[in-house]
Amino acid sequence: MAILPILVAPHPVLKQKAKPVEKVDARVAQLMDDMLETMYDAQGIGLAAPQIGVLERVIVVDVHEKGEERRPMKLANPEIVWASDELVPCEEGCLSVPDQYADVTRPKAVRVRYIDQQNEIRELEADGMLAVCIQHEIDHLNGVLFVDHLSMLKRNMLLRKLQKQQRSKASA
Ligand code: GNR
Ligand code: NI
Repeated sequence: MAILPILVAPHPVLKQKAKPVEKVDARVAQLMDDMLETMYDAQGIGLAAPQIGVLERVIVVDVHEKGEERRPMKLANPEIVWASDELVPCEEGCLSVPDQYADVTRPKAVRVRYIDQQNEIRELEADGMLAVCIQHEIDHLNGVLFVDHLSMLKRNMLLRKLQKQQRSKASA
């Protein structure tokens, strides 16, 4: 198990498209476990492999409530096979865009096909925070950050705030 550094925007790897996993073998299973450990350490509810510099289609998610047991989910090659017509806004944040938040509107519910840690093809249906998080993570696999869903004005404002914050952090 290992806690890995998380890349922060505007890192170029975060803009690249990740490659499908051929098979969930021991190496990919280990990657999933390292990603979960990194996610819990950073107090996130999801993490996509590109955020730790690995351009493979692997995501982990855990949206358990505070005080409840962990509910880790590990998905390789996740694909949205159905999305509801109904859209809902939700305030999003991102470990790669630290301390910045904005409303993003996405389908309320999705059905996702993926490969699990035992290399089995599975499907799940999600709504609420799980649906938001899975869509946010799949975006990362396509080089898309939540700020890319905002108007250019809002995106630039937020990315400038991030840069300013990163600069003051680096000189502290
Ligand atoms: O920890 C996270 N919280 C979050 C809140 C609202 C919508 C999406 C997320 S995902 C984010 C972790 C992260 O950056 N995953 O890529
Ligand atoms: Ni993110």
